[in-house]
Amino acid sequence: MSVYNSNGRRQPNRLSINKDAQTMINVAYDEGIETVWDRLAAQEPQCGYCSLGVSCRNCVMGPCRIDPFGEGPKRGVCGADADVIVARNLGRSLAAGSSAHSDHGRDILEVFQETARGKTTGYRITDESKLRALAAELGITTEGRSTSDVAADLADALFDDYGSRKDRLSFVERVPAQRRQRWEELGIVPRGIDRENVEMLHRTHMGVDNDYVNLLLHGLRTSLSDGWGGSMVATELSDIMFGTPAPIMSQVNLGVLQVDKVNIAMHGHNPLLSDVVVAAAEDPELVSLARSYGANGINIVGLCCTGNELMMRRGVPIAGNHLMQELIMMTGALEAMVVDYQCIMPSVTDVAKCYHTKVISTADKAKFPGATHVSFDPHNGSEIAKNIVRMAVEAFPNRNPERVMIPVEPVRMMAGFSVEAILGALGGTPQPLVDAIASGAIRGAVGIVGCNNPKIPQDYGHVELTRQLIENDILVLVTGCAAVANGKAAQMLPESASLAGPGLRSVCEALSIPPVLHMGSCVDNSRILVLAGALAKALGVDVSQLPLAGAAPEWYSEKAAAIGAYVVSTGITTVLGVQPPVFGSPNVVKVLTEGLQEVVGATFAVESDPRKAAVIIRRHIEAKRRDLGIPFINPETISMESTNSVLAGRS
Ligand code: BF8
Ligand code: SF4
Repeated sequence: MSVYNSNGRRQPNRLSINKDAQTMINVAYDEGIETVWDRLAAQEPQCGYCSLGVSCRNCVMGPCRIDPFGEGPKRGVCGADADVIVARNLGRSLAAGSSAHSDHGRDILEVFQETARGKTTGYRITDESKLRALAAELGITTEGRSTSDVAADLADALFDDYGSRKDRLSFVERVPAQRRQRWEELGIVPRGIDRENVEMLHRTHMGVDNDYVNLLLHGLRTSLSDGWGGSMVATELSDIMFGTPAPIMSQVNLGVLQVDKVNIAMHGHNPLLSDVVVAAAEDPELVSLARSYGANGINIVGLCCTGNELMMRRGVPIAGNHLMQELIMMTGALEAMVVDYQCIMPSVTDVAKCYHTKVISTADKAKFPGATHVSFDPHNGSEIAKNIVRMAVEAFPNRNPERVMIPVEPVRMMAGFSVEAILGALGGTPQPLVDAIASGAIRGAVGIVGCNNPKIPQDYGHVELTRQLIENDILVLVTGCAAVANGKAAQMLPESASLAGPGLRSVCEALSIPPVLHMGSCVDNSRILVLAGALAKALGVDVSQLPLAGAAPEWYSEKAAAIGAYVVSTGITTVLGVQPPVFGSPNVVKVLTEGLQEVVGATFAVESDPRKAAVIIRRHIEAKRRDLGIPFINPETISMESTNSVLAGRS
């Protein structure tokens, strides 16, 4: 079959593995609506210098570029070589990604503080026991004190973590001692969240840090200020305000849109607004307004990480991941897309113009020309949420029923595996998981995280890597857009245990859990860090000794780069499915793929074929098992040919 269809465009089944996306890509072709895949094609061939990371525009003596292969320049105007330029560019990306997560965490912290002071509407302390436990962990007196006093002190303590007056972040205490000591020896203990990010911007100015190894080390420190800092603040406080997730059933894909209802998609990352909008959609006055327009109610669905936040706490269905944000409007059934920030393509307002969909932006720091802006203010959270829902309801009469096409039935999925929920399922301690790993029933665990990227058929990397790992008895933990991909592929149901190898299958069946656990949004990768830390402490070893790995098969964003860097810095080797722009410096590549092993006990690998990535990961896990002295398979014998051996002969 040709890669191209009769319009000369790429076949939809080359762009996504999912029927909902394929159907909508055909609609886009038929209606002449531009999508992310068209724009990628228009950009090709993409700049080779930028792809290798050897272009620099950090000052106006430039822009400069290094010719890594030919006779062209080997230094920028200032004298920077490929190593410095690549390391600086990577450092700035890590700072941008860390800043995004951490600023999201700060926004939640601000609303948490105002809620503690009783100055918000629509917010409250939902998980008081988590509040008190966290406060006690940070050394705050809780005995005999009111909830609001404890919360106010906790807010102050966490604000201090953003500043410059500490020599280590509060959550560094959660890190196993051996790991903390390594960080101390390397000088990469994260001190202040904002501090590490600002210092990275400083160091990457012309003429500051001209030692690529020193720059890379600060990149690790910057990313640690995200994983064990800003992201962890976001996760912990979201749990306290909106509830700590527990296993919950929901649904996924474009089929969660309902033809007879007002459909509102919550898109972005921050649960602050989306959570109150879900409450507003149940307001009797707004529901009857919807009925007066002929709709049978109001249906809230999620997209991307805001969708994950809503699903794992409220069971709100999720319509899709990153590459669905344009396509969802082509169903003709979306009244409003409400956005906060991060990963929202500027193009959504262009697609919306072709339909009746209203795009409503809500964050003053993230405006979208063509959208209606409703400034979010937590002091009036409930009222603002109701206004937003009313705008969506009032768009319903503009819907053209002839253009409505909801292409698939939804797939069921289970979400909500916070660390608390996982430990709860295990009877309160990590010991049963440790035992299952030690016996070999479970070989190890892999966090599969990150995005969609139009350079890879949508969801193929996530779904195929997951399939290979669970078939080989490796427990998979997912967050972000990866989790949505696995959900669509029906890998996240208790009955999906039948897709796993015999050992993992028996554990999942005994606990009634899927072999792929939804741990939340991208900031919730902090949950994976906490779980890894708890496992290491239970075994009395460093995280880097555990049979764990990370993978980001379809990553695109600077946030995902930061996640990869803090996961590796924590001691977990990570396989990337898309090449990062570092290959113009063989020295930087050597540090990232080999040198880090000596300093943090983990490295990066790059492999775009998920089946080969699975082999790399299985070998890594078995080598860790061997070093721990628990039953192992000789890593040398694991090859592409041996793949699926566990299931050989299965129908
Ligand atoms: O923060 S996985 S595409 S939506 S960056 Fe973005 Fe990537 Fe999705 Fe969530 Ni994370
Ligand atoms: Fe060129 Fe150096 Fe300026 Fe970068 S910092 S643009 S390499 S002169």
